[in-house]
Amino acid sequence: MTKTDNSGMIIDLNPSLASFQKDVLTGLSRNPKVIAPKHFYDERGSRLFNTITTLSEYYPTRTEKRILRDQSAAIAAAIGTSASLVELGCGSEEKIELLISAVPMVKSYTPIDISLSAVEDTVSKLKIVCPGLHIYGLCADYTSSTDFLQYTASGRRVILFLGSTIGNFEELERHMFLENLRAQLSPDDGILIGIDLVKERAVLEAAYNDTSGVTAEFNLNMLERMNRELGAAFEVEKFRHTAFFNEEKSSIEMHLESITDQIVEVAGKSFTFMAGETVHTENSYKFHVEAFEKEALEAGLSLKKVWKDPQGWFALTYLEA
Ligand code: AVJ
Repeated sequence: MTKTDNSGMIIDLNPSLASFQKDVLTGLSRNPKVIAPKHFYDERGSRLFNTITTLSEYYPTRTEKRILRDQSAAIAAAIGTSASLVELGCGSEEKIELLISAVPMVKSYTPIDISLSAVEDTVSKLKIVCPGLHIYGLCADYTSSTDFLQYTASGRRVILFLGSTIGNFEELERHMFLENLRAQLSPDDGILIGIDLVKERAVLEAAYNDTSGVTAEFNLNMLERMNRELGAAFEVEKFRHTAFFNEEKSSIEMHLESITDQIVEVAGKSFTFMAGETVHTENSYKFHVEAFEKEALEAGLSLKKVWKDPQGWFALTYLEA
């Protein structure tokens, strides 16, 4: 099962192939139809997401980077010395570089991602910018494997979960995820979590409906990925991207909306789509810090520090068991 690449720096738990097909067949059989956002990230999806992070409408990445840059001393002090950093989801190597240059004596860095290409990319880029650092990657689905931390370095660990990726989880999933993390941590370990904050609807909706159409391409890539990997027969031009803020759920919802009535074969099964019917592909929750603190506490984690940007659009939170 476990395979190590030539350089010996990446462990591949090969998470995505069978589970992708199973999730798709289950999700498309449901009403309303749904596919989990973790399946966006094949090689093309990871690349498109990287492009999204550079768009003027997509404020989260640059805002989080600004917090990391402006408050690096305080963040580094919270992380402390001699930590092994474990990152869930490969963020940008720029964020990690910012952190690592501020934190004294980082012992090692382990990016964990469902996409092997994203892990490979992060490892090879970071090897260049931080040549002295002990880096090894792990390709795994941290949402379904509960014991992924056993593959990471021993000693004091700080888990990084940046970019508000935690916003992809529903409330109950967040609870179970945080509880599971806490169960794997020692008292002096820490977790740095980035959360996107509730703000004006127009700002939120623009970030997921960019005028250059990259987010639409990212969403529609889910159909193309099913065509490539599952032999599905989606005609991509018969679907359109939608994204809107569901205020009651405090979540941006992304959907793929069928433009006409159609029947599509996926892995030998037929699925009917009515005109206007959607596949729900993503939730991106927007948080209030106080509510997040309460959620964390319910999972046995206490919020030690919060850093925000001057507009209060994004927060970095530091938690301990
Ligand atoms: C990587 C989950 C944080 O929710 O903003 C970006 C993914 N989706 N544009 C987000 C995403 C559409 C992103 N996360």
